Amino acid sequence: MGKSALITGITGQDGSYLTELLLEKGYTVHGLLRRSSSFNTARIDHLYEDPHDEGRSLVLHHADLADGVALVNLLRDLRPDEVYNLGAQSHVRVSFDAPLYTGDVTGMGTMRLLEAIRASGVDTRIYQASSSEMFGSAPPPQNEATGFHPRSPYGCAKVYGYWSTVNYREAYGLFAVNGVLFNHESPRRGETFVTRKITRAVARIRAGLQEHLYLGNIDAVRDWGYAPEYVEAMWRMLQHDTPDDYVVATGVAATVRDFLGEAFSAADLDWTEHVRFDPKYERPSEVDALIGDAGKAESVLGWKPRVQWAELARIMVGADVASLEAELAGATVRVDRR
Ligand code: NDP
Ligand code: GDR
Repeated sequence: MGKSALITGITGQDGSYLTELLLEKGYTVHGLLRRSSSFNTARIDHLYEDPHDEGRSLVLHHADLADGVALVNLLRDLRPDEVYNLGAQSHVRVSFDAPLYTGDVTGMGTMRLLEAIRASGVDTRIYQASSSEMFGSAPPPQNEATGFHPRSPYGCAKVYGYWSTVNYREAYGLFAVNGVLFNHESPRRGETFVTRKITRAVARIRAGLQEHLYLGNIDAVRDWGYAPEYVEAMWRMLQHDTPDDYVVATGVAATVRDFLGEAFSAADLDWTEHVRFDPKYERPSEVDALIGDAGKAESVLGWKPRVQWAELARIMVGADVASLEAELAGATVRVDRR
């Protein structure tokens, strides 16, 4: 029998890539789905299996990180070999508008899941999606020994989740690991994170559907990697002999301005003609520079990034251009039929 895993945040960017990876490896994957008034499964629809099919390998369960009892019930019933806690209110700017909600889901949600594992007595390994945002204003390069100085309610909530995970490892001997992942992007990245916001705008400007793109601080420095490679690192952490915490990053720095240049030039456009500043997108306190040192992940887990930010920008522009062209072609077909 293959292994089984429970993924919170299965409908997000990372959840969708991790599901693909685990299904390829023969896992049965259980996903936690939160109730929404509109469909929220677009990123995993291509993996969907009819609930009436016996022996299916992807199963979704309605629950929420805010509902501790639902988590205990799920853990007790499923008894998964591995749990990946990817669910979160993951938007840094939004966390300033919804600080308590972010603390509850992103911080306390982690504790609820850890406690659900303990309370249900399940023998499972757990991966916690920790973040480079925890480093905040600590100067780069950041690694496992760098102290945390978070700069947002989101960062604070992730610090709570990080230490809760370490504490359950130390207190109860749980196989619990933190992956401290730096920014990672893909064509499936949420549309309001800066890279995807840029690459979608490039496609729309190129098609003549939009003229301007409004952004906040374009001098921020980030270390952008490719999401499908990062979910492989998560899996490797849970296969290792001992539980530990790892930074996952490319080690290569770029500003939002650099990313803009690359993305617009991929479509033969000049970003300076289209980008406008809007203070609405600035944060009350900003994280100026995140550049990771993933030496430990490479030496212990054998994990190494391949795609760096410039290639990533081109992959994302290519995908957004192709999907917009398909959408426009579909719209034409629909109009023609009427
Ligand atoms: P996304 O924002 O794409 O996905 C977040 C997921 O969490 C979605 O499935 C969302 O569901 C789910 N979720 C939100 N609220 C709840 C809730 N109350 N209960 C249960 N599930 C909930 O994030 P990513 O895939 O980019 O990131 C995955 C994880 O990794 C997150 O925890 C994020 O904070 C962390 N992280 C991400 C990094 C990155 O660069 N991408 C870097 C470092 C850490 P729905 O689809 O319904 O909204
Ligand atoms: P980040 O990603 O905050 O690093 O968190 P985001 O893409 O939101 O911002 C990156 C940088 O770009 C600047 N910026 C803008 N950001 C957004 N979203 N929209 C804008 O218009 C804009 N203009 C400039 C930001 O100020 C920032 O400096 C992401 C999330 O995935 C977290 O969940 C994760 O933990 C961290 O990455 C690592």
